[in-house]
Amino acid sequence: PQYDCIILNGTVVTAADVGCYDIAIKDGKIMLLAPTGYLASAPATRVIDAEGAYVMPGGIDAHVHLAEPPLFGKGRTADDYATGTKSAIAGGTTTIISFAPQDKSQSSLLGALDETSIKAANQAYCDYSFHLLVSNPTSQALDEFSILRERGISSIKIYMTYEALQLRDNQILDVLLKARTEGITTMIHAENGDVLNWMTKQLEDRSLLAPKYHATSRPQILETEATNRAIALGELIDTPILIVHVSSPSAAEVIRRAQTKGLPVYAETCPQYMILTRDDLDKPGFEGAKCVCSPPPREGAEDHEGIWAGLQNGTFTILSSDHCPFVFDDSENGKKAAITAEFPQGHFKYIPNGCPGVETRLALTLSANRLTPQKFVELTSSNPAKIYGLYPQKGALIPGLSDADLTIWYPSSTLDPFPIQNSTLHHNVDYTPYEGKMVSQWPRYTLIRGEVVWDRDNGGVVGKKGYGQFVKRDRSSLSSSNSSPWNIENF
Ligand code: DUC
Ligand code: ZN
Ligand code: ZN
Ligand code: ZN
Repeated sequence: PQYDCIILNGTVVTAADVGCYDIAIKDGKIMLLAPTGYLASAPATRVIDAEGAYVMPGGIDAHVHLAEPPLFGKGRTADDYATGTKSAIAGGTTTIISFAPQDKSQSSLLGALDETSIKAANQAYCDYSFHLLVSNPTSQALDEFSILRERGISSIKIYMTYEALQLRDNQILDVLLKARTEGITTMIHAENGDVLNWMTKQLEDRSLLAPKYHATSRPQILETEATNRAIALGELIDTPILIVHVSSPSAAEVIRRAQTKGLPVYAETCPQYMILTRDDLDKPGFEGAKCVCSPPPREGAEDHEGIWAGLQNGTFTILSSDHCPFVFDDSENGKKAAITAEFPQGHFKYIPNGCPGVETRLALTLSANRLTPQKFVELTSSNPAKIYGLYPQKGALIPGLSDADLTIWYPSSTLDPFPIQNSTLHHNVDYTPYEGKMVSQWPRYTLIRGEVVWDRDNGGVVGKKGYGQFVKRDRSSLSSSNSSPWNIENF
């Protein structure tokens, strides 16, 4: 047969193993994996020689904020579906899962899903899906979980903080019980909102308002407490939960204990918690606002080590970016919206929470050289696909089943370490928190459904806006509750 594309001589890495294989692609799917040399003279429209390079399933970033209204402070996210997904493919990510936010004034979820679907339609450079962000779990909204499933949405996110989003414990239980019935995975932002507001008031009373006090207002204990409470609520209902953007080794410890007990508790972390510290918030003027995200970067190297340990030992199931982009130099919708007439030096509580990172996630993590290549693929591609119901269409290289979504790295001998520079990134943000950080890896090619969409040495972004498709998701293949129905009489 004539193949659409063959990739020769590469070192193919999946979550399961590493080996030297040639890969054949036809009609957007992986058709064949064969020992190196086997496809050397096969007829193909395109041939990529990957000698000496890693070839991996494309990155899946399951935590990306695009085109969202102000939810975490004053600004709106700077990237729309076009710029955010362009940035994704330039960094080796082939599928993102972003959020469809329900506004607290809405009693339904379907409006949010439709509005977000319209924002994404014909805009994306990579494939995508949505998590429904549930901020108002009315009985109507809960009843709509079954419609979400029909429409290919199998996960939701809830918050334990932020006035516009925070659910009370009884509301969380309502959500978890319905999620259990419908086979939905619940992502939880675990920070104690009441403690955080109290801490903020203490700082305000002392006029401590600089960006660095964002970190002071959200100490680890408030993340650890909420994580513990989320796990308890999940255990009561016996349903899978995933704690997102875990920043604290102490929260990771609580999660590990729950996992050891056999509870279906999963966790995510992000590069900022392996790389940034609270000192990055402590810069002259308002600069520190660039690294304000929630939870905040922690104290130092020991915390980073704790997060790496959790990645290596399986406490963390996935590694996402939490790309939540706000322009710095914009007094209406950016970080500088926190500078007002009342607070001419800025007030940390108005700084929109989030950092850009969809493009740098894979390169920063692989360059750190702390994970085996297989573990890297597991955390950044295969596990996100499994837990969010995309596997094995995504996150795998199974002939006949998997989409030909691939990230091909440079041969290790050909790329010299170089500093990350915002001027070379593709997001719509005027800074990166990683400016000047050295990386030794960057994707040479990104392929989505067999098409080269990123060719770093020959055109850069060569994919087209609108090529990315909405992907329907099934229930998680990684997590499930007990098979018996939840019954209060069993307590
Ligand atoms: N939570 C997120 O998931 N992203 C940005 C801010 C936040 O609090
Ligand atoms: Zn080889
Ligand atoms: Zn969050
Ligand atoms: Zn987020």
